[in-house]
Amino acid sequence: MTDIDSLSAQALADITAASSPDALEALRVSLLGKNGSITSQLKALGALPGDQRKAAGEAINRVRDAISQALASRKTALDAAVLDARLTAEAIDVTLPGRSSERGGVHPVSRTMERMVEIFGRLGYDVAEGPEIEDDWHNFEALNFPPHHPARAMHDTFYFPGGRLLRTHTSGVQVRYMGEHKPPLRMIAAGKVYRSDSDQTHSPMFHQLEGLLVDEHSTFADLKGTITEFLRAFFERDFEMLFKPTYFPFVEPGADVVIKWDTEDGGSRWLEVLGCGMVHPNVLRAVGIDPERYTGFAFGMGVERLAMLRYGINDLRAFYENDVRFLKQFA
Ligand code: 2U9
Repeated sequence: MTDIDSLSAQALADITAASSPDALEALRVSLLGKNGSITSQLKALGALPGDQRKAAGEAINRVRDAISQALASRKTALDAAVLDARLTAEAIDVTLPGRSSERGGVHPVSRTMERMVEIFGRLGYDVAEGPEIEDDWHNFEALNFPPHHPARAMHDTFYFPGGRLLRTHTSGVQVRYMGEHKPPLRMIAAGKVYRSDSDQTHSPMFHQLEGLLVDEHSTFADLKGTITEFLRAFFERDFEMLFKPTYFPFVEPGADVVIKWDTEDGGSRWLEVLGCGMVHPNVLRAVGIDPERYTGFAFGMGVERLAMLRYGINDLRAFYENDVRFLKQFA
């Protein structure tokens, strides 16, 4: 038998020196495993003469118990060290500022449109929609623009091959609505319209909101009252207003509405805000409504234009550039 005391001293020194749980486990296997050095000592007992066996057995068992205990306490220490290292490496500073998420907002043009729709909703107007690709009849002919009429030139229309076109106003929606609903009726249509025109105040695509009311005995006075109520509600203030005669093929008489707007220098100027008029008898006839029995009024406005006035924006193009510094102000 190898000297059991020197084996024991070496084993305990190795255990103390083991620097990781893996190294310690390898050591345990080499000492106490199936072919470990302590295990071999126990196996070798059988070969000893009977009178030496008892004392040698007791000595080996004592050493084995001491090694087991040393292994267990070293394991506890090494496991704690591993945990400590991990806790240090994975430490989270809970006092750091959090990562904030960016909040989106509704686009100013959409907000303005929603606001307009809400105001007309309170006045009892139904909301209708229609296609952005229109045919000539709904966009022009039914609205009293005969073929080759010079008023068609006012619209700078985008045409598709085959005669279809991008709607130049939402009026085709009203034309369809009157085909589907009998008077009395009141409705608005809002959405994108297209005209081949582009500068600081014109965009080839912009948004329009148009309204229509048809009833027996509706008059220009009703139109004035409706427009006045709408503009006061929209701008949340009162102002002087003028209805200036103008020409649109689909109304007669037609008017441009101008309001007196206070300027920053303490003065004021007249601003055009929308167009309106009494629906032309030819338009009612085109959709099968008897103009002898029914009259109607209609109005139309540019959403971007009213949004610019309400928010004090002076370049239309700001709406389409998707600059978050601009858009953020409306979130
Ligand atoms: C039907 C009958 C009548 C809608 C109207 C206007 C006057 C008008 C412009 C304002 C600025 C268009 O966006 S803009 O460039 N619109 O001035 N629109 S009356 O009249 C209608 C519509 C449909 C069936």
